[in-house]
Amino acid sequence: MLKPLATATRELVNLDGLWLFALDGTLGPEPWKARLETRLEAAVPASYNDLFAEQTIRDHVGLVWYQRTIRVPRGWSDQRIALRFDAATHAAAVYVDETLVAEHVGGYTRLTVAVDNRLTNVTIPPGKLTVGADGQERQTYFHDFYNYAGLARSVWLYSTPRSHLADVTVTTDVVDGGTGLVSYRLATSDPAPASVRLIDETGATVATGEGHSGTLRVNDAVLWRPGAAYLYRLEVEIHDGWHVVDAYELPVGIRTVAVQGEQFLINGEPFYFTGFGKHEDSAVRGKGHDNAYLVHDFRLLDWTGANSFRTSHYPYAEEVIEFADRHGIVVIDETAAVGLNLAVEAGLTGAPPRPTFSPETINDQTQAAHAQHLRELIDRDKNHPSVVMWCVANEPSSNEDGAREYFEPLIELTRELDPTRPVTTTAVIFATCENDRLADLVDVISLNRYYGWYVATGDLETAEQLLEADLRGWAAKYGKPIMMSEYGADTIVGLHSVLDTPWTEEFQAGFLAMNHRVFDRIPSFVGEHVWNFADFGTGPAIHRVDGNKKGVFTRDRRPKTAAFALRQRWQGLHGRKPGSTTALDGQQETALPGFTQEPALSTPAGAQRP
Ligand code: BDP
Repeated sequence: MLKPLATATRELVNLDGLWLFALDGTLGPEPWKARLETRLEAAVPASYNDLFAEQTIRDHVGLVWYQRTIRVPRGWSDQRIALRFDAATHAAAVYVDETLVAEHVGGYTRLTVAVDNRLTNVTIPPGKLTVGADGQERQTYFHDFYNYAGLARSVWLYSTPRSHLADVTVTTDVVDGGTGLVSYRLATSDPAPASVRLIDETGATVATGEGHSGTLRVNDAVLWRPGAAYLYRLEVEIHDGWHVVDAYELPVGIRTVAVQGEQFLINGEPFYFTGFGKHEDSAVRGKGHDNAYLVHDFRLLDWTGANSFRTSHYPYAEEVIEFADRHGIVVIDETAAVGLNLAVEAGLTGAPPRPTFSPETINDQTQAAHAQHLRELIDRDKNHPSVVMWCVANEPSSNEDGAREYFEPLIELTRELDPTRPVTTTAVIFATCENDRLADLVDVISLNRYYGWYVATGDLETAEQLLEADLRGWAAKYGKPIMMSEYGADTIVGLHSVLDTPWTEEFQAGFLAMNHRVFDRIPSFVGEHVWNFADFGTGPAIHRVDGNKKGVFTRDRRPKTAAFALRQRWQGLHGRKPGSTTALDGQQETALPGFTQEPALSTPAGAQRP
C-alpha cells in the first residue's frame, strides 16, 4: 500500500482542517445529499470525543458525520484521482456528492464521511453493545483505553497517472560481510516497463535495476542501525517506451533481523530493547495525530535512553513509523487485536465469566476480521526498517480452550505475508508457562507482568520472588528470547512517601528497579518495555482516576521520578544486554560498570547514538 506522495507524476492535496460535524440522529435522512445541517465543526485530524463540552458527543455510540467542500485541481482531469483517509475509527463510508464512491472528477465537490465507532464480538478490537435504561445504546469494551473515534489522521486527495505503480515491496539482506542486498517487487496497474535506482544519502546512485522485480547489490552498504539510522532512497519509474509515466520513491534501510537461540539479532548483533508501550493519546486531540507531540515524544524517548517502543495497541500513524525509520528507533508493530480476553471482562465488571472463543463471542468472523487487519497492517508497514517484529495480539486469553485454533492460522498468515520478521503476542498474567498455548508458535516470548501492582500490591519483596519464578519457568520451558512487554505501576504525579506506598512517585521507581534486578538475572532476557510512556485516557472505572496513570511521563509529558531512574539505567545500556561487553556495532568495549549506578553523561565510544 503506497503512501500518497507528491512526485514528478503525482500531486497531493491535504484535506486537514475544520470539517462540518454532526451526530447521527440529529440530521434528516440521507444527510450526505446536502450541506450538513449543523453548527458544529470538528478538527481533522483529531478524535472528536474531547473537542466539545457535551457528554452526549463524548459518549455517542454509532455514526457521526463529517463534511467539507473540496476542489479537484484543474489539471487532474485525465488523472486517476484517489482519496486517502489515514484513519477513520473504526469504520467509515465516504460519499462524494450524492454517491457512495471512491473516485470522482470535477470542480467543487462535497465530501461526506460517516464514521462508526461501534465495537462488537466480530470487530477488531472487540466490544459489546447493550441498551441502557434510557433506550440508548451503550458501548463496553475489554481494553484499557478510551474508545476515541473520528478522523484521527490526515485526509488526502491525490492524483496518479492512470497507468501507475500500485505497490512496492522491499526486503533487505547483508551478505559477504558487508554487501547489502535490496530485493524489490513492483505491482503496476498494467504491464508497463519499469526501472529502479538506489541512491545513497550523498545523492550518489549505488545500484540500478530493470523490470518488476530484482535484487540490487550495494557494496560496503551503510547499514540501518538502532540509534544510527541510514536510509537509501529507492526511485521507481514506470515507462511507456518513451516517457516516464509514473514516478515514486521510498526510503530503504538495509538491515537484517533474526531470532537465534535466545537472542534477538539486528544486523547479526544481539539487541536489547529498552523503551515503552506507548499510546497515541493527548488531551483534547484524543488519538489525533500531532507532529508537535511526535517530535517531543521521540526527544523524550531519546532523553530516557529508550531505543524502541511497541505500538500498543493498534497500528500508529505512518508519520510515527517514518520518524522511527529516520531516527533509528526500533518498533514492535502491533495490530488492534486487544481485548480478546473475556476473563479480563469478568475481572473488571464482575460479569459472569464467558468463554473467550465460542460462536457467540470471539469466533470465525472475528478471526476473519483479524486476518484482514493483519494483511492491511503488513501491507502498509512492510517496508519500514524500524519495524523489527509483528505483535499479532495484546493479552489474548492464550490459556483458554480455542486459543490455539484461533491464533495458529493467524500466526502462520503473518509469517506467510512477511517471512523476514519475527512474530510475537503478549501474554497476560493469567497465561503461565504451564497453561499458555501459543508460546511455541512465536519467536519471542513477550510477557505483561504486574507483580507488586495487581499481584502482591505494595509488597515488592514478595513480588520479586513471584516474578523471578515466573520468568525462570518460561526460560526453562521454551529456551526462547523473553522480553517484558509491560510492567508498571499507577502513579499520581506529586504524591510522595518514604514508605513503599503504591501510587507514589517513589513506589513507581522502586517497582521498576525491582523488576530490573530480576530481568538482569535471566540470561535469555532481551528487553524491557515499561507500561506506559505517558498517562493516558481510559473509560470510567473505579481503578482509574482520570485515566491510566502508569505513565513515566504525565499526559502532558512532564517526567515523574521514575523517568530519571530509567534514564540512569538506559543511557548506560545503548541496546546492549545488561552486563554484556558487545556494543551495537560489534566492537568490543568495556562494559559500563554497574549500569544502575552512574548516569552515562556522554555517549560511550562505539555506541552510536544520533
Ligand atoms: C495490561 C494491558 C494494558 C493496560 C495495563 C494496565 O495490556 O492495555 O493498560 O494492563 O492495567 O493488561 O495498566
